[in-house]
Amino acid sequence: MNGLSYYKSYQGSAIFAVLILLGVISTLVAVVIDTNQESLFLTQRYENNSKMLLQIQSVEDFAMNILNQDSVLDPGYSHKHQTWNVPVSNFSLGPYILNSKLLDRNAKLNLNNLVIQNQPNSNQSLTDINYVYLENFFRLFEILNIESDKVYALIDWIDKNDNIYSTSGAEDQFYLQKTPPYRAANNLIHNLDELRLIRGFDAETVKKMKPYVTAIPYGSLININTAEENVIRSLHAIIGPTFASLISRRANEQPFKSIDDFKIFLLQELRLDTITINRISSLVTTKSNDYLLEAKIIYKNSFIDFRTSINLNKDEERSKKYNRIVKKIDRIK
Ligand SMILES: [Ca+2]
Repeated sequence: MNGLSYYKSYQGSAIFAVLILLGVISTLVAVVIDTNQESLFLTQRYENNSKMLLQIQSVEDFAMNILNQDSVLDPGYSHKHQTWNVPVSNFSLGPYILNSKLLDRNAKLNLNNLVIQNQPNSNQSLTDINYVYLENFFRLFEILNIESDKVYALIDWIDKNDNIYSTSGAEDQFYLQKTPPYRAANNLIHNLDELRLIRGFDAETVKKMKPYVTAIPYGSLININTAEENVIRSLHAIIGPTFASLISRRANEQPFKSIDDFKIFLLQELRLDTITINRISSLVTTKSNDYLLEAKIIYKNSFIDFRTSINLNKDEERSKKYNRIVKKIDRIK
């Protein structure tokens, strides 16, 4: 897992996001000032800007605290019945009203797992296909009724080379002919909104996929306790709707505490053979590390909508947040 390089590659875009953030906060404060029809001095405006930024940061810290507490209460596994999964709705914080929810990104198939990432910045990195994951995507696309060939354009978008993987793939040559022209990323996907730039991923396809896919660092595993049935089905051809529903029901009623716990279930309840059990188990985990915070802060008759990626790092005590994106800032209509 090369999480660190992934976060490093975020630095540029993170600074950019902060600049946008400061820009929109100024706009928000301007809107607020305008609404109140008060004339405030510049110094007061700056004061308000930093207050709003503090609010955003405190919402992020609040979310991280919840995740860390859950992890202390249930060490080794995470599931849908923990505190992180309780959305905050219309919670008053002084003059602000908060709405927020956390999404488990390990519940979904990771687009970035399609191309193997070895050592960061090495020539061998992002050149080879992860065939196990390719099969997972083929299965998911079949379930969702999406043409399976579209996966190749995803691979070309991520892989470092400029060679088209198949006739349905696409590299610079294809994208440079578009208006306006652009290039293939040839890098990990940072945001699901990027999908719309990729050949074949029209609005309808992206809408179908979004509930089941995510874009997090390479090497992530699927949390069997939180995964949707369609994601569970994508893990192996032997898992049809019935098996997926049995696994999902058990995870809901009595979350798997460890992979061994899950293996015992596959053996005793689903009667699978050892090779199949090991194959499925190699793709899953019982503990999530990657979450997405989606929050909305309302202040008087204006609001700010943002989302922040949160990673609970296994190696360090401190968890990390990265790639904060302000989605919308507006008046309430
Ligand atoms: Ca490429």
